[in-house]
Amino acid sequence: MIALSRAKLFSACLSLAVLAAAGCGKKSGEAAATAPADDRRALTGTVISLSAERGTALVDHEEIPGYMPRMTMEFRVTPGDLKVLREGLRIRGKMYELSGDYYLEEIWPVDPAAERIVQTAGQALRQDTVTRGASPYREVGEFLPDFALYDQDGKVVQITQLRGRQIVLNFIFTRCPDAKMCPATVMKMMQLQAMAREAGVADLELVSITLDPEYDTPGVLRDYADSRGIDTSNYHFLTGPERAIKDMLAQLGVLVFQNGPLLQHTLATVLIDPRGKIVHRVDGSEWRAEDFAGRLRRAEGPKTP
Ligand SMILES: [Cu+2]
Repeated sequence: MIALSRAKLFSACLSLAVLAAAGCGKKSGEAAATAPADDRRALTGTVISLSAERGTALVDHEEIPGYMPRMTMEFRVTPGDLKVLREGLRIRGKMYELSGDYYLEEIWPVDPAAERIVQTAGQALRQDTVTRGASPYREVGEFLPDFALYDQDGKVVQITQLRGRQIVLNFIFTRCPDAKMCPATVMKMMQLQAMAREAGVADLELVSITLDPEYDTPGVLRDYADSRGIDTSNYHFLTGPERAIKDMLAQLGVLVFQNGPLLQHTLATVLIDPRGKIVHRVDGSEWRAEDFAGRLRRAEGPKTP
């Protein structure tokens, strides 16, 4: 198990060397120079069975050219991935071997029907972003563009499915090391969730889209939510194709830029009304849950006695 955490740490550091978070302002502080070369190998396969006790997935994987023939083998996976995976699911991921154990990470579901939805929505979003020209940014009063991404359970969420509900949306990433940025924002989203519940607002959906989709797979988002005790019944952590996320960032006026090894980003939180219109926006990390809670409309449906 020590080997596991060390391997995890190394692979995290390795990615941090490329993407260490800032803006989010600080360096990770990890000695990325000591990380080994990336010897992970891309793999595609089908989940045969899962073992929660062992923390493993048995996968029938295709040939890995020059490394391994097609075979069924057991991989260690994170608790989050264990929840995302299910028997019969096609997946792609990256495997590596350490001290005789095999590990699988960067796991994505490969479901043709789901991929078609995400791709089609991504193409429409791309077209829309291009059509909007040099400044695709949508102001308060405009509609949120349509998009489809994967949530923390690996399921597709189309924003059109949430029409008719009030949405509070922003962007975060799980490796953000600056407590005042993404971690604080997620905490405020949780506060907002609790406030809305207390106020009897039953149609609130919270959405945090990752701005680091390469690292933030559905399983990583699941682990992130679980480690914070987040109720994901109406809080969706979304990830998916980088292109689609970049288009969403552009349309919502959130900047992400690489500063040497650091990933820096701005922050914006928007409220979307049930028709899909952006009705409120606060830039920066200083937004308040109370402010958004106070703007939520209560359902005017028939009251139950
Ligand atoms: Cu951040």
